[in-house]
Amino acid sequence: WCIRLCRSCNDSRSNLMYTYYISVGSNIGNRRQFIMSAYDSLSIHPQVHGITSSSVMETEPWGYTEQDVFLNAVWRVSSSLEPHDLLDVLQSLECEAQRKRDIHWGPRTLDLDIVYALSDDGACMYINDARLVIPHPYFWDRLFVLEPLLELDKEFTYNGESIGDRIQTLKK
Ligand code: A4P
Ligand code: MG
Repeated sequence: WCIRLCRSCNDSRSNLMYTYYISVGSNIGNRRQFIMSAYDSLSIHPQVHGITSSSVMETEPWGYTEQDVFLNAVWRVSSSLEPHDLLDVLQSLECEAQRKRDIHWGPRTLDLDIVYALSDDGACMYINDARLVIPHPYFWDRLFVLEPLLELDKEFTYNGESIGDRIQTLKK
């Protein structure tokens, strides 16, 4: 029932290279293993040409605070996959992680969200449809995204605000 990882392998629609920032989270089971397995799988996808991870950080739950602590990271990915095709791949990886912990029930083992994307010319990509919203509507409000993102890109800005300033504001 998982979507095949190489669903888009033969897609030759374009040679464009996109840069994606992916928020990674896990708060159940062998959290680090789920994250590392997905990282390894994504890094060998034929249309993924580079992947860099922040460190993996333990974070307090945001939103629903009665759940277990998370491990979070952000990956920066260079890929020729179109955004919706990357989403298919990420959902197949989530699916694989859930399959490994089928005796458990509760919070997800792996959450992979595309939080931000740049097109080939370096421009921020905007998508808002039934399957995919980019930039992720809450990424700029979440320290568990911004702190690892800062590690990857100290110069990151969003709507004219630097990531360093944003983190300071959120911590006040
Ligand atoms: N979708 C739309 N846009 C996107 C996108 N940019 N990236 C759609 C990925 N998916 C996107 O996702 C539901 C649907 O969102 C998908 O089918 C896709 O088509 P989901 O992951 O199955 O559902 P969810 O978990 O309810 O939503 P989401 O947004 O992933 O959850 P949140 O809002 O991210 O909350 N606290 C800490 N410290 N660390 C965490 O990682 N995570 C959550 C989850 C809450 N608190 C947390 C953390
Ligand atoms: Mg998600």
